[in-house]
Amino acid sequence: MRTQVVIIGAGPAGLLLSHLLRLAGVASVVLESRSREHCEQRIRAGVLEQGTVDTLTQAGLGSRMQREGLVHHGIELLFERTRHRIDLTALTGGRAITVYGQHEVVRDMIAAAIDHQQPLYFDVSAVSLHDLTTDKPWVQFTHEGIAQRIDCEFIAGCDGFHGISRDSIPAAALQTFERIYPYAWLGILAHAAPTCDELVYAHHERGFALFSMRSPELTRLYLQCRPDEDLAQWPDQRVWAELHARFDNADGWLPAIGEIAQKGVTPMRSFVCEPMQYGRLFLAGDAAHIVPPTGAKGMNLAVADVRVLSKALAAHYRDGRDDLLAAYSSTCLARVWRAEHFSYFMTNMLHPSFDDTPFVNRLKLSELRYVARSDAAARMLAENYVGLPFDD
Ligand code: RFL
Ligand code: PHB
Repeated sequence: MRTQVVIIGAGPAGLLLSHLLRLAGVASVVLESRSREHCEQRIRAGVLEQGTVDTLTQAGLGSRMQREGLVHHGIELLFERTRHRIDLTALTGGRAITVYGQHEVVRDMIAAAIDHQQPLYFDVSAVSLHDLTTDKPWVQFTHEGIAQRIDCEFIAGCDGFHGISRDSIPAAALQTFERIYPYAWLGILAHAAPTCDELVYAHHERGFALFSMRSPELTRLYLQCRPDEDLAQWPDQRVWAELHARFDNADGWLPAIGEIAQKGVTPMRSFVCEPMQYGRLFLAGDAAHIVPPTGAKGMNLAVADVRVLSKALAAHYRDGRDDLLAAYSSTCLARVWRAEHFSYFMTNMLHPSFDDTPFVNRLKLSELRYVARSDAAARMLAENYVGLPFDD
């Protein structure tokens, strides 16, 4: 087999890259280790920045998102039993976010790839990358029991944090930066109509809680928990009691209780690898960087990376220019580090830490009061939350 770009991983980064390359007339093959059903049902992020929505729409991938996505113009911060609204749209000159599940974005992109007859292999195994520092790299994999080889010109490593792409780079060629937080999120998806039109981020002395949603019938909720939390200790009743204790507020608003469809623990990590390139291998999305979910940036960064990569590859094939490919890593890292800082800021401010001194927890409350009262502080939060404009 032969193609121009082999893409490892069919998450948001890999799938979107394959579509953007098709639109630029560049051939690609996507290799995914899991099944189509697994990729379409994996519940993860839910907040799309304006720029992500625009990118998907311009690529012709946005019609169901336009119909079913929920456009939000603000978020709420709940602390000291009071809700404070941050008016995202007023503070950012008209920008908004769209709540539409990552698995829905993935479903739409897989359906479109099949419609356009883009080569996309699920359930592959034993993927390995070769000759990365030559201009003829190749990829080995096994599909339906048969070992195969694809010769190509570039490889995009879009296989997430635990994929093989980053590990295919010699350790001496990479610098990594990491922070592990002393807490995690217990997330649930509940069959209950959302009782608030916007997301509610709650700081409570018992711990952080987040109210979000997936549709007019599905509420998504998270609770700060221990990183090694045992889900067996969290029967549904305990989850609801804890959520209601943390969302307790003066006007009596609470999420509605419903049957819990999914329960899971998400670790909290910040991670960046530099550079995001090794020879003809380009890393994108979670393969290169991780943010804690508090800033809702994970999937949006994956989209931003592959926007840059698709334009750079298009310039290579269309105009014979390699300056954009050479700048890929530094272009992406500028946005990545901004998102890293914002996610770290939101995470620290909103999570009381049981390891911190009472002094540090007082500082967090002071910061929340400042963001709720000061136009300048709220604007800083809003501008980062809706996503900074793309440089192009
Ligand atoms: P993905 O989505 O992880 O996709 C990578 C794909 O690569 C496949 N893969 C391989 N394929 C071939 N060969 C191999 N050797 C492979 N190894 C792995 C995987 O099966 C997968 O299909 O990365 P991508 O595309 O970069 O997208 C990034 C986003 O998925 C991610 O940033 C966010 O979902 C992060 N995240 C969350 N972000 C939020 O903003 N809010 C959340 O609530 C939230 N929840 C989450 C999350 C990430 C999670 N992970 C990765 C542990 C919950 C979880 C559980
Ligand atoms: C979600 O709906 O899953 C979600 C929303 C906002 C976040 C993180 C996750 O900051």
